[in-house]
Amino acid sequence: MREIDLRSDTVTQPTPAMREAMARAEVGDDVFGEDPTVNRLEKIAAERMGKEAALFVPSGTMGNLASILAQCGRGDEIILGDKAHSFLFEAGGVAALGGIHPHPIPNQRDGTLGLEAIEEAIRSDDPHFPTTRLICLENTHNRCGGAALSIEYTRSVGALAERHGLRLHLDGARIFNAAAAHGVPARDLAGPAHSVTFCLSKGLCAPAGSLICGDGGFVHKARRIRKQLGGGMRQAGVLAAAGIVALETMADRLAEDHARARRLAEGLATIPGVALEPDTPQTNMVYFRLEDEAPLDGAALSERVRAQGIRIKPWGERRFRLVTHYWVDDESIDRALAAIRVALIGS
Ligand code: TLP
Repeated sequence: MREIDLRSDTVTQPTPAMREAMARAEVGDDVFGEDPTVNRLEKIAAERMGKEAALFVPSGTMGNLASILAQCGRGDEIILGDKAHSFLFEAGGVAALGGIHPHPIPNQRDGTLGLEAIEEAIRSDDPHFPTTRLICLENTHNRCGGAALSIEYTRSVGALAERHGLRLHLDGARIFNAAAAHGVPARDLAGPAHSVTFCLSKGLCAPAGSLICGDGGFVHKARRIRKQLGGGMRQAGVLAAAGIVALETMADRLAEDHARARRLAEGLATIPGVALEPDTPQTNMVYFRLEDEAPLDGAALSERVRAQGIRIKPWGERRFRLVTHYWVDDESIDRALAAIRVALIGS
């Protein structure tokens, strides 16, 4: 029985075309700047984001960390959402390694930060305060239901940053999902940001790697920081080769995952005991809760469906996030729905 894994799009396996490209990749020492495949990937990534330059890093976490370290010093402050991945799930790296002070403000349900709330969070020039240096946005927003921030909103934050002389970083781990949701090129969503991170290893299916993109000076600094963090990889072209296939063949198919997430949500809505979160799904993530009357809690439900070859993971005691991706086809959705229905109501 083929296992269907809905825990995240990070679980995606490389496609046969990626494995083929990895086997054939021309490689060199990337710390010397001599890996032709990494250099090609960085060039393509910069073009896709409409930026001058790009840098290949092992993970999204390192991408965000190196981007922030390249733009902030010790005692500087960054404004970010209280549900931002870089605030919640990156092991406090900016504080631990950079002496940078995170200033979380509420994420609204649609993943945005209120413009007034951002303005209010910006520090005045007073020796008591840390120095505000950078604003972080996340698109799509993972904890806010996979919400896709619009170009207009991102531009308004860009303009606000400009007015206050601040930098704007975009955690665009899933920026191609946001682009598919809005039907716009990813570069337009990245446009207002000084730095953007995007991941190859989520919906794009590559085995590892993220890119950080921005102007030449920023990327030059980030390259040194990547080395400090131990992220200089030598013959990384084997990974970059999969990344090139990912950008060329996977970025434009993500609307299929969004359509399957909608089908999954429609099916879940018919199962007693399941309460979909409002507006779900927005992209490839379906968020729901088990109602109090449901006979199982999150751990028990995931255990039951695991026996049917379906992997789901509770985020909290009764809350779930199910994520669609390339390896989840229509039949997988039917099988997942059937397994959840049987576990909860027995038929
Ligand atoms: N997100 C993972 C988990 O860490 C929660 C997931 O399963 O969704 N930014 C965003 C918005 C992310 O969702 C993630 C990973 C990252 C950054 C970090 O990427 P990696 O895992 O490559 O370090």
